[in-house]
Amino acid sequence: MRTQVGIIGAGPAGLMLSHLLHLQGIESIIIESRTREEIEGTIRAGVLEQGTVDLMNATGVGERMMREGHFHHGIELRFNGNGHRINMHELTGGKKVTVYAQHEVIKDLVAARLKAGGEIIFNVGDVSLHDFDTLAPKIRFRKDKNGDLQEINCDYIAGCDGFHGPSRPSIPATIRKEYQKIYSFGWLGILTEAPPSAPELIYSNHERGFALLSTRSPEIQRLYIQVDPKDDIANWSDDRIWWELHERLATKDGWKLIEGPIIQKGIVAMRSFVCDPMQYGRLFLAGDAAHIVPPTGAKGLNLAIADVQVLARGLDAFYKSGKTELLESYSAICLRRVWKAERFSWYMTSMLHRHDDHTPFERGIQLAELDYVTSSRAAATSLAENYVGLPMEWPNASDEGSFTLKRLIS
Ligand code: RFL
Ligand code: PHB
Repeated sequence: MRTQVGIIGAGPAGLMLSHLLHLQGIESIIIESRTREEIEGTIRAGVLEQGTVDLMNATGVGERMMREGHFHHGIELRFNGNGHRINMHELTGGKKVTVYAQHEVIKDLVAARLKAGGEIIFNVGDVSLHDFDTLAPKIRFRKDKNGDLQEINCDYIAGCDGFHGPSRPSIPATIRKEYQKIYSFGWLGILTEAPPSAPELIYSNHERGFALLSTRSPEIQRLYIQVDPKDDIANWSDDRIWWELHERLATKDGWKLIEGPIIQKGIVAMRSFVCDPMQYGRLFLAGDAAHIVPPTGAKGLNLAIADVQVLARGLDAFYKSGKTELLESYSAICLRRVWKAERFSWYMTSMLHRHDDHTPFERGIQLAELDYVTSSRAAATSLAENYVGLPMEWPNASDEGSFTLKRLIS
């Protein structure tokens, strides 16, 4: 098999990259280790930044999101039994976030790729990357997990295979610098069949631990509580989960959390991670393959989409004019944004979670931070501009090839 860009992984990064490349007239093949049903059914992110929403709309995959998504102009920070609204819309000059589930984004992108004749090979096994330090990279894999060995010959490889995929470890260890922080807590997430308890997301700092109220639709809500990441979900009966949620979200003014049947539950660990560089030879890492953030800032999917916008521009410049400057700067451009999202996600996580090793002094500082960010316009503006998403920064604007959103729409 031969294509221009071989893409490993059909998550948001791989699918959006393939979609953008197609709109630029560049061929790609995606290989994915899971089935279509699995990728379209995995419950993960929910909050899309303004820039992600704008890109989906500009590239023709935003129609269902605009119909079924929920547009939030603020978030609530809750502590000491009181809620404080951060008016993101007002503080950011009219920006908002959209709550639309990641697996719906995946469904929309898969449908768009297949409709346009794009090739996604699901359920592959034994994936390995070869010769990406030459002009002729190759990806090898087995169809249907253990079928015959197949090979994709390509000009470039995009490693969009998430944190546990084979792309990042293919970069020689002597080249890779990895930065990591593992948190001592995780999130227990549930989906429940209930109407929304509040019009916007609520992030609650409570002595028993963090809680988050989010939504999916008028009928389905998404909620999280801070737990021990090593805990077994079998220890968490539905009654115990609801009891903790009621405790951690309670307010002094008697706000009511609406319960419903729990239809899905699971525990995820939390880490911060950055790989530098995000490229080696003709291999480019994008999304969770290169960096992980704790979900408190709602940034992971959005960072993945930001990375592939840079990569798609770089590839466009190469195929249109042979220029490689943008591709060579890929890692440096992405990492500036990545580190800012790492900082924000770490900040939100530190401010909102219970830290078992905190002294009373550190707990006092944490409450002072919450008090400050909910009472100072300057501090609230900083939180709001990060939450809705920092703008994309493009160096050498005149030297970027012909990729523009305007061109993609026309
Ligand atoms: P993904 O989504 O992990 O996709 C990688 C794909 O690669 C496949 N793969 C392979 N394919 C072929 N060969 C192999 N050897 C392969 N190994 C793996 C995998 O099967 C998979 O399909 O990475 P990508 O595309 O970089 O996207 C990243 C996002 O998924 C992730 O950052 C977000 O889900 C993070 N996240 C959130 N991000 C947000 O922007 N907003 C949110 O509100 C938000 N909430 C969350 C989140 C993540 C969460 N969890 C579960 C960690 C909430 C939670 C609870
Ligand atoms: C979600 O709805 O899944 C969600 C919302 C906000 C976050 C993380 C996840 O910060």
